[in-house]
Amino acid sequence: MPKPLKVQKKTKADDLFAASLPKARQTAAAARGGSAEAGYTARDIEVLEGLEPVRRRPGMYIGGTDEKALHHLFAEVIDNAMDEALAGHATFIEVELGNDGFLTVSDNGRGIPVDPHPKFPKKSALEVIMCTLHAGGKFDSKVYETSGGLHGVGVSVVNALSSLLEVEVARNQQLYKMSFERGHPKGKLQDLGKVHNRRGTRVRFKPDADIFGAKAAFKPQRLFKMARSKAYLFGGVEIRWRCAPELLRGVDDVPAEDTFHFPGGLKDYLAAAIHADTLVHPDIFAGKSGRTGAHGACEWAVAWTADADGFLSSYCNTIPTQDGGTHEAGIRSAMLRGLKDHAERVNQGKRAASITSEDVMVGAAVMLSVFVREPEFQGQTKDRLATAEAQKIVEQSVKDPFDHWLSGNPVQANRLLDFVIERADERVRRRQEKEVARKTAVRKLRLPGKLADCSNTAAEGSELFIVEGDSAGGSAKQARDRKTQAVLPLRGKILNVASAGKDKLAGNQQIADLMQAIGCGTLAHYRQEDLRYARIIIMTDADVDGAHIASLLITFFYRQMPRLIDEGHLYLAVPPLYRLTHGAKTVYARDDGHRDALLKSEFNANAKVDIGRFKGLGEMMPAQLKETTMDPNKRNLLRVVLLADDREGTADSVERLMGNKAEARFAFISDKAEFASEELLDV
Ligand code: 0RA
Repeated sequence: MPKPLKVQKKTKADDLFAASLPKARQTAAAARGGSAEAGYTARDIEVLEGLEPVRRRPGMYIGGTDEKALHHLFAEVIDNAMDEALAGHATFIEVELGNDGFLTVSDNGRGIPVDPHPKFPKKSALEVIMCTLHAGGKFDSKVYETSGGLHGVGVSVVNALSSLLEVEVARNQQLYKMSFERGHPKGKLQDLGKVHNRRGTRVRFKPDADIFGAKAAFKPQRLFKMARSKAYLFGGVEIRWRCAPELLRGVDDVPAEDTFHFPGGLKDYLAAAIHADTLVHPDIFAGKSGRTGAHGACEWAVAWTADADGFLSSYCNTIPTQDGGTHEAGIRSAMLRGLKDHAERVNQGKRAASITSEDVMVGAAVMLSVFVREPEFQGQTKDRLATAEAQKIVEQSVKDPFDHWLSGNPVQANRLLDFVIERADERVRRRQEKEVARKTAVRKLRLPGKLADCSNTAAEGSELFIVEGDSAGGSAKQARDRKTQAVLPLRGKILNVASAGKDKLAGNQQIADLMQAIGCGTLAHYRQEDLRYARIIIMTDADVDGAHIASLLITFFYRQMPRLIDEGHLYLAVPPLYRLTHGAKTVYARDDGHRDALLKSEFNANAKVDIGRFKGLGEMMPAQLKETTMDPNKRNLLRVVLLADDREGTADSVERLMGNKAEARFAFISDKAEFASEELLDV
C-alpha cells in the first residue's frame, strides 16, 4: 500500500505531524531533526490545515489516480473501521454504495473523539484527524495498541480527495456530525443531540471527479470482494454489504445485500475457494498464533491440490500484499524445512534432498495473514511487505504446527511428500530439457547480448524496437510487453553504411547485432522466412539527433535489406515531445504545432496548463513511454515506404544525402538553408 514519501527536509510541518503521532514515530521525527516537544504558534496551525499536497500530488499518497487508486480510498476507510474491530471495540462494519456515487462505511466502535485536541484546543480531535496529514488519530499508543496507523496513509487523504465527505460520530449517547469539501471543513462540528441505540463512526464520501476524472466510479464487484476478504481476515467481525440495485445491472455474483461473518477465518476462505479441487491430503493445514490484530499475530491455511494450480494470497494488517514479501518467505521456508525434517524422520531424506520451496508451493493453495506494528511496504505499487520481522514471526508460528500436522497423520504426510518429490523431479527434468533446447537454439541463432527478446518465437505478432541509447533502452525494456515486444538498444550513432567501405561494415558490432537480431540476412542472402519480427520499429528521441540516428538506420535497411522495406516491415515510432497536464487530464504532443493545437482543443482557454518537454526517451517513465509510444492500442507508428514511381529518385537522394561525397551534401544544405530554424542551428 503506498505510503507518503518521508519528508527529508525538516519543515515546520514535520513538528506538527509529530504532535499527533505515537511514540515510535515521534522518535523517528526527532531523529530527522524535528522535535515532538516544540511549541506551537498560530502560524503552525495554518500549516496544519493544508491537505493541498495531497491534492497536488495524489500519486504520492495513493499510488495514482486510476481505478486501483480510487478503490484505495475505500481500503483506507474500511481499514480504519477494521482497526477499531481488531482492537475489540467494534463488532460490525457496514459498507453501502449508493446510486449517487457516495460510499458509506460505518462501525460500532468508540467513535472518533470529538473533544478539543490537546495540542490544538480550538479544534476538535475529529477535525485534526480529518484535516491533518499523517495524524491517524492514534494519539495514545497504549490505548490503541494494535493500531498506531496500522497501515495506510490516514483518512485525511481520503478527505482531501473527496468532493464531499461527512463524518457522523455517536459517542457517549451523543450524535455529532461534521462535513468537508475537498478536505476543507464545511462549517463547524454539529451536535445533533441524544442517541441511544447507536455508537461508532460513519464516514460517507464521494471521490472528487477533478482528481479521478468525471467517469470514475466505484466498482461494486471490487468493493464487494474487498469487504468480504476483511471478514475472512478477522473472524471476530461481521461485515454488512449493501449496494444500490441500479449499479448491479449486468454485474454477476454481487448481491444488493449480504452479510459476511467467518468465525473460521482463513480456513473458511480456503475451504470455499478449493471446494471442487482434489486434495492431495484430506485435511486443510490451518492455524493461528497470537490474537488476531495484535502485533506479532499470524494466521494461515494451506491445502495441496492435485488438479489445480496453487496460489498464495497474503496480507499484512489485513492489507493485501499482491507482490508477496517477507511473510511469504517465512511460510515457504517453514514448510520446506518441515517437509524435509519429516522426510528425515521417515527415512526418505535422500529422495527429498533436491526439493526446493518452489516444489512445495507449486500445488499449494495458501492464505496467509500477519500483523506487525508499522509495516513497511515496497515496490512500485507498494504491494510487497519488506518488514524483516514478519519472516521470523511467520516462520516460527508455522513450523511447529506443521511438524505436528505431518506427524499426526502419517498417511497424508507421506502422500504430500511423494507429491512434492514428484514436483521436484518434474522440475529437474524440465530444466534439463530446456537446457538442451537452449543450447541448440543458441547454436542456430547466437542472439546479441544486448537484445531483450520477446517470448513469442514466431515473427507473426512480434516487434523489435531499435532504441537510441542504454537509458532509453532500459525504459523501453520496462515499458514493453515481454510476450510480443523485443528491445535492442544501440549506443550512439550507428555507422553510415552509405559512406562506409565493405570492411568497415563487416567489422561493425552494432550492425552485426542488428542483423543477428533481425535474423533474415542481407541483400542476396535475404530470407523472408528467417525474419524474426513482423515489425522492426525505430524508436529515437523527438529531436534532431534522434532524426539523424533514424535516417542512418533507414539508410542501413534501404541499402542492406530493401525487401524489408518493400514488404512493409519497417516503422518509425512517434514519441511525444511535450506533456500537457491540467488537473487529472494529461495529453501528449509530438511537436510544437501539435502542442498548440491540443492546448486549444483539449483545455479551457484560461486553464493554467502545465507544459513539460521531454529531453529524451530515457527521461520518460516506463509507464509514460508505454502509453504514448509502445502500446499497440494507443501509439502511432509511421510505416517506411519506398515511392513506387520514383525508385531512381530515391536512390539518388540517399546517395546525395548519405553518400561519401561531401560536396553533394553541402550543395543540398546551402540550397535548403532558408528552411533551417533557429532550433536546428542551436545544436
Ligand atoms: C482515534 C482515537 C480513538 C478512536 C479512533 C480514532 C477511531 C477512528 C475511526 C475511524 C473509523 N472508525 C473509527 N473508530 C475510532 C480512541 C477513542 C477513545 O479512546 O475512546
